[in-house]
Amino acid sequence: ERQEVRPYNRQRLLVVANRLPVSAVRRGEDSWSLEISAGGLVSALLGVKEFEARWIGWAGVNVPDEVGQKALSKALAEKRCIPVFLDEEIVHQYYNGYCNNILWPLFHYLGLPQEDRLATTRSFQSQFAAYKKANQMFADVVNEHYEEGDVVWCHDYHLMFLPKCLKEYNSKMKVGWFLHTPFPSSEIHRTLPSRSELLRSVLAADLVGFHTYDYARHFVSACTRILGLEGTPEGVEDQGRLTRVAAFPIGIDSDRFIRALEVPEVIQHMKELKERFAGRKVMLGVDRLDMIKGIPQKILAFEKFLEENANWRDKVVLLQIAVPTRTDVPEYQKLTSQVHEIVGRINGRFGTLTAVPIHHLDRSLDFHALCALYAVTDVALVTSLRDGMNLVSYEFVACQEAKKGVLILSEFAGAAQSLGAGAILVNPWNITEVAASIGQALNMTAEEREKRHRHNFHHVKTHTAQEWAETFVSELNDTVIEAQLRISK
Ligand code: ADQ
Repeated sequence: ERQEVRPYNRQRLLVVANRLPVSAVRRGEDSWSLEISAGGLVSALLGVKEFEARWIGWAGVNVPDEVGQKALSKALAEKRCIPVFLDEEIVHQYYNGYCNNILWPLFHYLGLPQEDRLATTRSFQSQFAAYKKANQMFADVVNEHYEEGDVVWCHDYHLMFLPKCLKEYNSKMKVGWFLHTPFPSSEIHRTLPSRSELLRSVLAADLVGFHTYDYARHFVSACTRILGLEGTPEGVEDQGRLTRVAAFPIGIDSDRFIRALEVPEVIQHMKELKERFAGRKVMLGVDRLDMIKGIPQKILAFEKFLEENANWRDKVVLLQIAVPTRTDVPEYQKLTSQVHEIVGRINGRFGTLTAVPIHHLDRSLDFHALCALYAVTDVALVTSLRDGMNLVSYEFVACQEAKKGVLILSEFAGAAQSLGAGAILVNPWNITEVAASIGQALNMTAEEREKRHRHNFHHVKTHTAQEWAETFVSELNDTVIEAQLRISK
């Protein structure tokens, strides 16, 4: 009966992620203003036409009072968003603590924080308890809004405990979980005190997805080595129940970038940039200011290049755009000052009265400014120490049809598997190698640039975010149907 009142009778997709795709600002006791943040996930899911998507997540603000909560829920409902309210203490312990201080660095091979290795397990345990509690709060909201037949898609390392909580509510719920970061080697995952509990709860999902086959393989071997379960070509089996594990490499909405290059504002912006940097080659880095992005390593490699190639010193400029994130975490503050110090030193060393070799901006750019910058760039530098996929490399390629610039790409980004044939792949830890690749990129013939660009552009154009989301969701549906068939046989 319920299905009949739904528009077009589409199946509902409940997308559960830590953050809702909106930012909320309180205007009064019961009034809120909302702004949709156009991230990759949002545009990916806008493109999933067969499903009617709802979002469930934290709105990123603390709303302690009921009046405020009610008003926010109402405003969000118009955007098909459902809030999970987390108080400040939970956010501190779950989000800043367990998610960003433990899981994020560990999954990127940066290890566990030192103080947790020494006997101060209390903070680790209380953070893990808060993590589980927060995941349970997400599950409560999902369960409250769930209708039979809905597909539930959980996202990322914040919600590894969610599949288990959901299946405890309703074993028939179709639950998928996708990880946006790398899943590390089982030898790394083994060091996590809560290693088994997390694996078991992820395995409660019907389908588990990663960006690359390597991450999927790491996950399966963690399950076999740590839990003693059997890994099969399809996934992981536990007492006859199969959890499907597979790779679903994400993409971008490439047409959105390609179309933007025809917008007058973007064209004007490109013209200004070209005038500003006339006679110099433009190199570009766009990253969240995070240790996984290898920003200091990138800048040091650029310094080495300038050191060894005096003839290039006034002919090349590096624009590094770094959006600050997680600014209340001390390690991120340390990274910011470290980057500032290196940039200052290099500009002091190689700058002249009229020009500096590095322009470093601590902020995000709006979409149009970003597209213009991608389009005028000669060489993009993506030197992540580890990165689940890295969409900046895809966005750059999408904007390079005219220029056919070169992408220097870390072999430790998931994107190396898809854009490796067109990019110059580097080990970001090897400053000498990265410096040499800058020379190679700047001196590359037009013919070779064209050949490399063709390969990457074709990939970016044909592997879109929409396709990614559609594939995951239909695979989740199929997995559940197959499992039911297997049981009924
Ligand atoms: P991120 O670590 O955030 O994502 P990435 O995939 O590169 O990394 O996406 C960043 C997004 O933010 C891009 O769309 C980019 O345009 C935008 N951005 C970054 N810096 C910006 C700036 N200064 N100004 C404006 N916009 C900026 C996580 C994982 C990745 C994975 C994605 C998607 O860490 O490995 O590819 O999720 O799964």
